[in-house]
Amino acid sequence: MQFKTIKMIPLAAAVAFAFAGTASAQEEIVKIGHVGPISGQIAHLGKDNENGARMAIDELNAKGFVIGGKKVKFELLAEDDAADPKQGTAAAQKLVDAKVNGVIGHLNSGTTIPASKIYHDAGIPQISPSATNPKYTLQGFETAFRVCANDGQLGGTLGRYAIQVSKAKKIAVIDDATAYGQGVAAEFTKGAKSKLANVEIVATEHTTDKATDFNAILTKIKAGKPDVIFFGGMDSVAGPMLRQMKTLGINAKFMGGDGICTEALASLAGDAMSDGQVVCAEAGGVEESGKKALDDWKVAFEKKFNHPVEIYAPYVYDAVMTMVTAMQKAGSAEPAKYLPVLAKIKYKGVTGTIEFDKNGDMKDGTMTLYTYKGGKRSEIGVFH
Ligand code: ABU
Repeated sequence: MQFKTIKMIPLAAAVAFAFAGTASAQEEIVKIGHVGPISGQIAHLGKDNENGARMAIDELNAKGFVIGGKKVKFELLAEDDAADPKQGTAAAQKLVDAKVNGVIGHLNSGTTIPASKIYHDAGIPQISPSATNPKYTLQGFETAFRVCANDGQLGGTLGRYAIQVSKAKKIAVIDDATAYGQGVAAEFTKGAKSKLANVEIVATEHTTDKATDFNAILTKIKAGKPDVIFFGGMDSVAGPMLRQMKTLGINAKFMGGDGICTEALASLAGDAMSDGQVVCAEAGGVEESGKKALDDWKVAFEKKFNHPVEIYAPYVYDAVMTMVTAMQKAGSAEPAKYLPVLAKIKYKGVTGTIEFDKNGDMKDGTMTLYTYKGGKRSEIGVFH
């Protein structure tokens, strides 16, 4: 039997190899993880996010991208967490085991927050494009970033709008018992009370993110004759809720955060939504000078995927671009090397300029308020 001589790989090179993989002598593989709900009630939103990541990766690979003098090929490792916290942590562990260089996700606050500890413990940078619960970036994890506003900004702005613009005096609040739904509903109430201390909260009700029957809670709410019903939750629940409001003859204004502020809400609500009845907020948005670039991007997205943007695809795209730009500036896709560069980055994306504060939140995050007219989202304005 003949033995071949095996050349030993130095430890540092072996570690770099484990993180980057190698496609050929000239081309390194850089793995970007993405996690969102690709199954379940909000699979349409998870797919929207995943396609945002795919758009970025396809573009980068088509153009060619160089990090530290080497051509790289990006690989998207897309996982489904079904918006479930347990599946979220399982997906996170899978990506850590696959030695991803960075993660974009998750979509929901309820999955993003528990998963963030797993990425943090593994030293892997994570950018959520859409998780808005403030707790995510308040855990002291230097690996956690988001490219959208948070529930304090969203809920607070909507609460103040309800009082100052909609002139609400009586409000009912419903949440879906998720980290996001509870958080944004509490911030809405705080925002409303900050403008009208004696605003009457006629009902505070709770449902779930999978509920379909709201007859009991809406009947209770109807008795309180609210001017505004605020719902902290997602479009898949808000749509049927609006239908049941119409059946019960409730004509109140319906408000919610980014979870309901999707293109799909109009079809989920059927003909139950009157023009101007719904007011919601996307946790980002660009002012006039940035609108053309974002609109062009949305057209290109729709052409590529044969489906319009639901809400957060452009933020996912920007999150990927921000992360790989940090890698390029650091001259390395190794998490420990590019993380400090990511924390200080200033990246001009299609959703605006991305710069993080000391917690990993957006500096000067914006929000866009929308209503629906003729079954289409219609912008009210961009707020800081
Ligand atoms: N921000 C709305 C949807 C995602 C979440 O925060 O749960």
